Amino acid sequence: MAVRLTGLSVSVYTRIARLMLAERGIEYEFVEIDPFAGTDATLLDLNPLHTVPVLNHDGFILHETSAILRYLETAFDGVPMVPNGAKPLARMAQVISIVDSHGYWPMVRQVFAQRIFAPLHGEPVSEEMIAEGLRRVVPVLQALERIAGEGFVLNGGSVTLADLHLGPMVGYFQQAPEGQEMLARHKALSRWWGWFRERPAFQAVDRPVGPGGLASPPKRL
Ligand SMILES: N[C@@H](CCC(=O)N[C@@H](CS)C(=O)NCC(=O)O)C(=O)O
Repeated sequence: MAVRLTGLSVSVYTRIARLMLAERGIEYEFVEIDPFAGTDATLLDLNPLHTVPVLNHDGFILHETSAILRYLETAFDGVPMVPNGAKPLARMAQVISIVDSHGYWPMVRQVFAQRIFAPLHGEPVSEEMIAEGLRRVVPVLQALERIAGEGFVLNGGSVTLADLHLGPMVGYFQQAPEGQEMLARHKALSRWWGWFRERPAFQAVDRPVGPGGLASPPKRL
């Protein structure tokens, strides 16, 4: 049973998939491809949308991170990460949808990429983009705070796919001082983050970006 993941080390979606592989203790081959460096024929063949990550399990090829997580959760033994019950299940799906539709761009592509990534490349930092990202992230954190406070998921007790989908994004966002400060104002979410960041699987994939971390980060993530 051979597992291969094609991805980009610093890509937050790749990190989500690697986190799931680590949680399940699955051995896999990692193939590094930078989708931002121009059209890559190998990646295009695996995924017409030309995004990472892409899973290949014995010839079963799967892209879209939420689908990869659902597949690994079911196909491999381990602690159940899809909760029972209509309400927890709906909350898990809701968190994943919020993150994908509303969280990724402002948290990662605007705040983190500009405040942390751009200076590493000697590129000018767009304060406008950071300010816009911080504005757009306000309702995202409000929604997640309600969900964490309610406690069906993001409860700092039982891990679900919602934790895995959100964790690496918060990990990047809170590296920016503005992100850390905003997160601290959300008490339930901060409690959840304090718990999540200590998970051994997260520690294993959360390699820092920059000096002492990934040596030559690509231009985007
Ligand atoms: N819907 C995709 C999104 C993945 C995604 O946006 N990946 C980024 C890297 S973090 C990417 O490959 N971007 C390349 C591009 O947009 O051209 C998923 O869930 O896997």
